[in-house]
Amino acid sequence: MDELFSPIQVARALGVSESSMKRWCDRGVIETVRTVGGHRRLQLSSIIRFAREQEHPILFPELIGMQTRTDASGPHSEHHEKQLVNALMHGQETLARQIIFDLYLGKHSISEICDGVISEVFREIGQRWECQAADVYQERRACELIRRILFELHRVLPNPDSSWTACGGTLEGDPYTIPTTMVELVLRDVGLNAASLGTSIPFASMARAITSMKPKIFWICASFIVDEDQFVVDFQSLCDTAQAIGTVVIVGGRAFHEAIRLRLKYCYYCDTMQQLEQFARSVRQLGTTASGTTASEST
Ligand code: B12
Repeated sequence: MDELFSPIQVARALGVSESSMKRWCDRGVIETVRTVGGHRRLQLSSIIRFAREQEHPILFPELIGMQTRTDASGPHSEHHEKQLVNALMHGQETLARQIIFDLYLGKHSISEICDGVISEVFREIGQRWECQAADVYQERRACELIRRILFELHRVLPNPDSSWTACGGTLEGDPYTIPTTMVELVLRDVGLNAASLGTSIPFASMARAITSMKPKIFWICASFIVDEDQFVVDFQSLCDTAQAIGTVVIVGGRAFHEAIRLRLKYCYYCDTMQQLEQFARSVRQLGTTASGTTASEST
């Protein structure tokens, strides 16, 4: 993703004159780096950010190494989901990447893409697996592909605010990698310096991570809970550790159902990445407290 392009290459891809392009470079409208010899160069991530922010179409994406546009830049629809399911099922990584990037260029937020497209696509892949219309290797490969694409989206985001850290991961015994990768990306999009710790982390280790890293936000992705009674006890103890440090703990995921929420004394939870985005924005705005946010608080 970090390939460098000259202003003339980018000008051709965007369908503008070279002089306009150079002017935008010099005015800082598009982020530009200089070679040792002083020549202007543009990273693909800067070009994508510029096109999205300025709503400037990339007329000839193939000139900057992107695939020909799909029709995913308009409002997203079931059609895009079908296209993405097929691309992932058949291991067509370039096409899958292009669909996601086109949605992003079409001004869909990362959280919308996660909730409205990727989660739905995996629901479909899960159904196909269940009725044996998808092989195990196709499901596993789809997970690998989507994570690679989510990592690539990272690189088009501006540098995060290093004083706002966030970390988190999945519970011990929970192998689901996509949700924690998404949370990391959504929080990065809000400007937090978020880093996923990965999957299957024992509570004791989560507590040590909070104590040593002192993040503003710690997330727990709960797609699978091994023992719900033990979860309730351990979760409460983790929240006590976090509260003493001033860390907000946020939890979400398919296994975090209504009945278990009701058993927790105090916690913040979100059902979707869009709610998480709003929650993180308000945490940032308010400085430290998380009151008045869209995340639901169970007390
Ligand atoms: C991929 C997958 C796997 C892979 C995961 C690999 C990997 N690298 O991640 C593996 C192989 C591990 C797997 C294993 C199993 N799986 Co599975 N799996 C799936 C599948 C297809 C996709 C899951 C996924 O990642 N989705 C993408 C995520 C991002 O979407 P999401 O979970 O809906 O999350 C959204 C929200 O919940 C929320 N959210 C989630 N987490 C968080 C966290 C925070 C902090 C916040 C704010 C929000 C949030 O935001 C997300 C985006 O909107 C689902 C199908 C489905 N419906 O999702 C089945 C599915 C979950 N699996 C299922 C089953 C049965 C199993 C197995 C039991 C199979 C087996 N016999 O071994 C095991 C159990 C493993 C375990 N210990 O839980 C069933 C579960 C049925 C049920 N009633 O619970 C499903 C629904 C498939 C099906 N249709 O039958 N699975």
